[in-house]
Amino acid sequence: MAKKSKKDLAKYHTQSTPNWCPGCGNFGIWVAVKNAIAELEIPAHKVVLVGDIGCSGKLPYWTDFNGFAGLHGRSIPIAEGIKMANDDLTVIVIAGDGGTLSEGLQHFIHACRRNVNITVVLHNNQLYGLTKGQASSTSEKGFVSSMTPEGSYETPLNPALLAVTSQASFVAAGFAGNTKHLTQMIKEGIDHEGFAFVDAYQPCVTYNYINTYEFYSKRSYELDDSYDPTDRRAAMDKVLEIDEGVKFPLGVLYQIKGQKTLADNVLHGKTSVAKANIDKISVNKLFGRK
Ligand SMILES: Cc1ncc(C[n+]2csc(CCOP(=O)(O)OP(=O)(O)O)c2C)c(N)n1
Ligand code: SF4
Repeated sequence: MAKKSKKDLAKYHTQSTPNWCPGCGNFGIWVAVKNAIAELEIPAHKVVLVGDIGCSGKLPYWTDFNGFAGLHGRSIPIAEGIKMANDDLTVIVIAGDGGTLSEGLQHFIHACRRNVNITVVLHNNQLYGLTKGQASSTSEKGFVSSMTPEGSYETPLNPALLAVTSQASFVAAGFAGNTKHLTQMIKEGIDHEGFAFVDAYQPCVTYNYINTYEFYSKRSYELDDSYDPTDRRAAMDKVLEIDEGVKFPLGVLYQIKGQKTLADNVLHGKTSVAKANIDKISVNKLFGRK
């Protein structure tokens, strides 16, 4: 596909500028989300970005797509509802590791196994950014914050491993400092028929002194064609590298195609709610009443 010109991409921008801290990794993800949608040529009115709460969750404010500001940890079920109501829409969740892997952890796991056709972009800055850098479920052991003055003693969750073991049908990782690659991951996630999870490593330049741009630049590497993302066991091994904290594979870590989505299972090929002719639906009949 031909590269989009700056003029093409401009139609997805708003006049306002994000108020993230200068240098925040959210900027790279913001660019990648917009570029992915532009390169896939999805009309802006057919896109819904569902923001969680946090620095990351504000991303939809600074795009020209439809947006929904969810509650902390609840953006995934909102996105599921939007997709089930109107499957013509491309629905993307924009959320932090705090909301997704603490407050909303159960939603994340069930969305994976339900295979709802949405894309979740995890802004993984390994802390709670908006509330001033407290340790989250993905913080490194020993991470000192206002809530963990002696250093976090909990073992961090591995989001990609959690997604693979929770039966997600698409799992990828990207880095906010490599927008070209991250754009490709988000494009592939959107194109995937089913639940797509993109773990985006996002330096928080204000509170995270461990997982910096330099940290990821030194430790991350792009998967090449010799890696087979359809092999689940190989994917498990690959994502376990992340646990060691010294290697961060970037790319499509796991993908299985052809699985039934939530809409396939629930709507049985029938139309989604937005397209249903509700004039002809008898509520009495639905409830088995005469
Ligand atoms: C249920 C609930 N718990 C706590 C809060 C307070 N709160 C607002 S933003 C935030 C931190 C968000 O962290 P994260 O989800 O990781 O996103 P980030 O700011 O790092 O992008 C918290 C704890 C809230 N709004 N709702
Ligand atoms: S606090 Fe961290 S995550 Fe939030 S805008 Fe600033 S650098 Fe970004």
